[in-house]
Amino acid sequence: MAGAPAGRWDVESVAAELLACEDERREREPFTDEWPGLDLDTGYAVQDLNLAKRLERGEKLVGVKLGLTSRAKQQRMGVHFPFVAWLTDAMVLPVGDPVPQDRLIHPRVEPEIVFVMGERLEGPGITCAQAMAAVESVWGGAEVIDSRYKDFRFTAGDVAADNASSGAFVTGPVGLPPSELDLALEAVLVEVDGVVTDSATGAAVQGHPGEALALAANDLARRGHAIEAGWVVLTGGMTDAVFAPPGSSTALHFTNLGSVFLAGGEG
Ligand code: OOG
Ligand code: MG
Repeated sequence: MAGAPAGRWDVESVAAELLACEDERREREPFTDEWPGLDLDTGYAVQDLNLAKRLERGEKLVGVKLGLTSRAKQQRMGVHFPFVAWLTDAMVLPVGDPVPQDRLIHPRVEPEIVFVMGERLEGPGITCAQAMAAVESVWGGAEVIDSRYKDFRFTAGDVAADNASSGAFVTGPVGLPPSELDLALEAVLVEVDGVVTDSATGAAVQGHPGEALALAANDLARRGHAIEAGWVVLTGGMTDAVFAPPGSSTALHFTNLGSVFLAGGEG
């Protein structure tokens, strides 16, 4: 693509371009190549504008996701702090469905600890213990991330604008009250085409996934939002993500939260 004339990009045009890339399954270079001023707060402004557009076109807000909460993810993506993005019902993948290749560009799968909220959680100043007290149930999950940027190359501003590479997510078969688990020690094995390629425990996520939930509540408070009762919270990839091309099969095996199977589907 020809370089854009300087000054072409602002919150509105970046938001429109990102939704168009998503709808057309088109990847692009990161905006910060041309607009270094796209910082994290500007990225959040883009994210919020596109949430409004998603809701306008009939999607429902169902929760939030955290990005880059584990060292494995931060190192791979080259962005060294966590951030928050929106989940709508259009991103819910029914259990047993394959990776929705027909609407994604270059899907990758990552294991996540997922919370369903029993109570509203409003920052600032939320601690891990307060956050966990608001959780109704804990699930294992698979997030199918899909960056609109070529080769997943981005800065913090780019990826916040891109709703943290949101694509789809599916939750596992077992939901437990948080009191029944030691989440720091809950492990996951990542199995790709029958071979275990990676593993981690919940401690990989900020020391405890409840810390990620607290972080989300405190970060959202800066943006004027709370985490609502009934919302789903994806606490962030515990390991690096794995590619999930057509024909692949990914399984995520959790200690107490069951296994999540994802077929790569057809191209
Ligand atoms: C950014 C999305 C990060 C996670 O769990 O860390 C994310 C990316 O890796 O493309 O969903
Ligand atoms: Mg994720």
